[in-house]
Amino acid sequence: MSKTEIRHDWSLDEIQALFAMPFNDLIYTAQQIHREHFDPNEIQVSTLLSIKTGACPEDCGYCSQSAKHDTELEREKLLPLDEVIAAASEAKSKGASRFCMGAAWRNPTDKNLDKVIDMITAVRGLGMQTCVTLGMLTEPQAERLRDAGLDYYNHNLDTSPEFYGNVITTRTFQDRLDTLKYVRDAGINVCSGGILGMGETPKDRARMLQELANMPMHPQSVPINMLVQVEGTPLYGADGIDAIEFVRSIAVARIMMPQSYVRLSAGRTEMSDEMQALCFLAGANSMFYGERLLTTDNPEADHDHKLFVRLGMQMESAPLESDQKACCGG
Ligand code: SAM
Ligand code: DTB
Ligand code: SF4
Repeated sequence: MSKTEIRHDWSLDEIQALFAMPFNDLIYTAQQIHREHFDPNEIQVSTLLSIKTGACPEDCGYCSQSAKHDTELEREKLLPLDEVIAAASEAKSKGASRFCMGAAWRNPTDKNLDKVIDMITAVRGLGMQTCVTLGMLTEPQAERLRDAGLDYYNHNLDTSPEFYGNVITTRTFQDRLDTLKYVRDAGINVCSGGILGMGETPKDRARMLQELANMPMHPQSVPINMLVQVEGTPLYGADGIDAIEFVRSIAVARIMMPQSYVRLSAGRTEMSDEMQALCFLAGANSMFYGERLLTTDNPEADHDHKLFVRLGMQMESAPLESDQKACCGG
């Protein structure tokens, strides 16, 4: 059987037609495509750490860390290297293969980047894959991160270009595309996705997936977050997303980006085990693991373990160094 074609020319009509399929047909199609590229019973797990928390100058309407919103969050300075190493070692001992460090910056200064590079070097030294999310980058900064051996850079589109202005005003959709280009051109694996349940329309969800899939390369990792509603943020109280519609979005992402890891990201504390199982069936094959995301809660690792056992799923181990670079993405 020939493998599904990797496409970068999806039309909105085609994507909306996928969303409109009978649920069982959609999930079956997504699961078939999933099996062409992945072991259906394996899941890649990453643990997150906020290395610099709060007081961010951006105004992202969902975020607990924006200085523009009145949330309860305490601001913190950049964490010292030893605390980062301790957190990464613990994550490794619990089975995480990747450690993802997030900073509440609009963009890193070159001095900040020196310190983050020390963290990347140390975490790689533990035998873990590394991911960072630091805001906008310049081209030389992306190259420095590549030279440091960074495996993944996370930078989300967050939503459709049309809905974007309702969520963020301090940087543009194009700024995000520019950073993603620098990361991709540097040869770092791209992690980029968005958030559902911010009051966007079904068309916005289709448009966001269209933007992701029609990039010159599919992001190797596509996080699909469900909004974690944080009191004090503008999006607190937004219309959420129906669980079935969320699962459909995962399936459509899987069909459009067959070789990418689709990451079931924020919002799992609000999802039943059964909803998560449907997401795996729809093609989600990675997630965040450990009790904390950046500033909000994630399910207990022990609970996730039990879920994997109930579903007969295994956590993927860290790949060999030689397999790590840009394995896929079309
Ligand atoms: N400051 C950097 C940036 O925005 O690029 C990195 C950290 S930021 C917290 C990373 C991503 O987390 C955001 O782009 C957004 O998609 C997601 N995120 C943040 N807060 C969230 C929330 N309350 N619910 C769901 N996803 C959220
Ligand atoms: C992503 O798409 N989701 C993660 C990761 N990339 C950095 C972050 C989720 C943050 C959820 C809200 C919080 O904990 O602050
Ligand atoms: Fe700042 Fe990132 Fe939060 Fe936006 S999502 S406010 S850039 S930390």
